[in-house]
Amino acid sequence: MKIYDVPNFPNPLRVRIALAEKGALSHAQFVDVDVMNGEHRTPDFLEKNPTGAIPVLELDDGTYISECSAIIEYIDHTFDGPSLTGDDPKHRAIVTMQQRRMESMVLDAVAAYFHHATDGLGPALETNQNPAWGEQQKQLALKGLDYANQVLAQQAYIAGEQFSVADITLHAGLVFAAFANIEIPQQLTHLKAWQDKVSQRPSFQS
Ligand SMILES: N[C@@H](CCC(=O)N[C@@H](CS)C(=O)NCC(=O)O)C(=O)O
Repeated sequence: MKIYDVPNFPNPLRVRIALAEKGALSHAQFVDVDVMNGEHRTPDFLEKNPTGAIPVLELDDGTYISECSAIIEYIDHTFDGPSLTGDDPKHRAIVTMQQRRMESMVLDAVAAYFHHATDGLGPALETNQNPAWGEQQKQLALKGLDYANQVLAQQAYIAGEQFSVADITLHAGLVFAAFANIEIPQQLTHLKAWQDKVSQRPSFQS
């Protein structure tokens, strides 16, 4: 399998952590996409992913899969190791719900702030900015962090007592928030403790 991405960008990070959790990093061939020069907006790349976003997974039969949640679902069911997406119908539903919440309430909100209310990726790429909307999204992200803190006061991980893809999404949201200079409020102690704990996982360090 090939993965088109940019190392260290927040969404590609999600897929790399999932592969590392499954001990499967060596099964992927990574192909660098020159995002800063707009390669992800060329007709050739848009054929792989019409939204023009990375990462994209290419299977050996030529199928392209985009959206991190879909890519990670494929990885989870393809490789051995503890489940990242839930073991039974109820657990799967809760993981999907929390994963989506961490996406919309944290990661995507931080991304919208970064792209709309800061210089983002620079003037050549940020051609449609709406700073007021970006600032609103920052407030949404702060509410999302507060929600995550409340959840983590009650349980070890975002979707229960087991590490899951929802934790990977929240971690990517925090990485992106730090990059965009959004500070985690001091009082969110459960979130900070969770961050310290998950950062120790070998997959997060690899
Ligand atoms: N919902 C998408 C988000 C992907 C995404 O936004 N990727 C960013 C990199 S972290 C990107 O391609 N940005 C290019 C741009 O903003 O022009 C997913 O889950 O894969």
